[in-house]
Amino acid sequence: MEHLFNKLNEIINEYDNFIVMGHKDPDLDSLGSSLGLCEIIESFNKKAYLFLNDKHLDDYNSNISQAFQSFEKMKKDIVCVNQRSYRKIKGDTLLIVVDVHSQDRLEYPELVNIYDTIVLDHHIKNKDYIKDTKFLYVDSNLSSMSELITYYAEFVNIDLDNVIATILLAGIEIDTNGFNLKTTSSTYEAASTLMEMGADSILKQELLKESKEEYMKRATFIRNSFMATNNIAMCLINTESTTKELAEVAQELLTFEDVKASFVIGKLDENIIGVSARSLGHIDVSTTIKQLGGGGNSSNAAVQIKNKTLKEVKQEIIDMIK
Ligand SMILES: [Mn+2]
Repeated sequence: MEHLFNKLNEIINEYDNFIVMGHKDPDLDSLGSSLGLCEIIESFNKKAYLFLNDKHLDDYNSNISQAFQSFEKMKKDIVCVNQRSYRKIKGDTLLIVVDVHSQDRLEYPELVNIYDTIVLDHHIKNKDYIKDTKFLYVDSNLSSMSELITYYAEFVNIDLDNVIATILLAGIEIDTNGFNLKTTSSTYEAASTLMEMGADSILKQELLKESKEEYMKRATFIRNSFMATNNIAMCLINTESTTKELAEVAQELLTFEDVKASFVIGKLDENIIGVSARSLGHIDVSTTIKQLGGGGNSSNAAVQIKNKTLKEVKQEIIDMIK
């Protein structure tokens, strides 16, 4: 990590202004790591701007608007810019993309064409990663961006704001599904650091709440799941879903008796099928996913497939795992 952080320090010293941008429909990991990075950059006496689309806060999901309101209350001087106001930024400006690496998944993709760009992400690298970057770091073994940004704050020796530390901790918890997925001793160390920085466990619980509707929706998918073999669960989702929803269902299926691995297949849009696969560890789900053109590791893999139906993808997977 030291090498990465030295490189980041070097890059930060080259510019005056920074726009930090996460992915569309930001989650707590994307927001927390963006805010944390802004605070780190400000400690270099540079100007950091958080990019958030100009929607009314209520249009973001409730965890994000709540996190944001708590943050506003702290009156930290991190300035937000949107698709109009970024133009007012004068001087050498670097765009830092966090928690995402495909241009079309950005809050505002156009900025990549305007500014020098660096990318920091922990998702499985796909083919449409942003090509024209000054620096690209994608480590899919990392639990979350929040974990990385926590280490970076430690590295530059700054004590993050309480609310930002809380959002980062919630970000780690979301991305690891409660310290399960991709959790290492370092993940716990990051959590411990955030607690020391003043992360508030009551606020964190508030931020992590989900609506009853979301819970019921997931429960319906789980009800419709079935065992494809004696230890592999499968679920087909007919309604348009996000990769995050597929991953959540896949992860939750692992909590049931007899389930050692899971494949969740859903429509991401009109002609893209997404598959999210999870395993407790003994079954390697990545071999199947790689044959479909995707990537990942033995316990966590995903793929997006164009121009096939749910049923076709389901059959291909069943043929492979049997
Ligand atoms: Mn993330």
